[in-house]
Amino acid sequence: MFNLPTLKYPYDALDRFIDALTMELHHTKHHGTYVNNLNLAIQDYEDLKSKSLEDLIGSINNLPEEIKVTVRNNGGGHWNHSFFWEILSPSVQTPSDNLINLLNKYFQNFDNFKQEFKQKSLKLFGSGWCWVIKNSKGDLEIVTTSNQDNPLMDVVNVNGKPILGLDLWEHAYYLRYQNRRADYIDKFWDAVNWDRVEDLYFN
Ligand code: MN3
Repeated sequence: MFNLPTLKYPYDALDRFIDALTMELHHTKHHGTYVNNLNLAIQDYEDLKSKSLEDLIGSINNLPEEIKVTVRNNGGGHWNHSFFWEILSPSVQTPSDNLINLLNKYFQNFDNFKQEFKQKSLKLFGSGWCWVIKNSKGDLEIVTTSNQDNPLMDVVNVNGKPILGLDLWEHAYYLRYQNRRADYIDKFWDAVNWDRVEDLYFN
């Protein structure tokens, strides 16, 4: 069975990006609900309870029909949020030369990278996520997924290993930014844990 992870920083630690109330509701209520619903969905399936989260969401097509949608939405929600908390940093970080060189290789320069990420995030209609993934060739790509889908799932067509991700659901930003998704994206860069992003690419 799955548990809600404890955050490694207090709810007000990211205030330059997002307010403490949003963080608390997002973690305890939204993420908490995904965990509860995922556990409820698999509780009667002994063979599924021993699987890792990655195994579950990586083979949604093989799940019993009656729980496919629930595991896709709530297993995805659990994975995405657990990932998101880890790539945020309570202290302001700048990307290392190593990481900048990598981003330059695929996006010309850091500003271009941020621009492409923003454009794709703004183009996503409704709720979902924007990701930077390392694809099967080792190349970086910026992709979006709807709802709680992610690039690890067998039911999406943009597969790869996420090294960065941004929650684009209104619940992630509405209290402070209301309809201004663009402002939320701009502030995100002040809160990224670039050490973690680099680690995810190289390890
Ligand atoms: Mn969320």
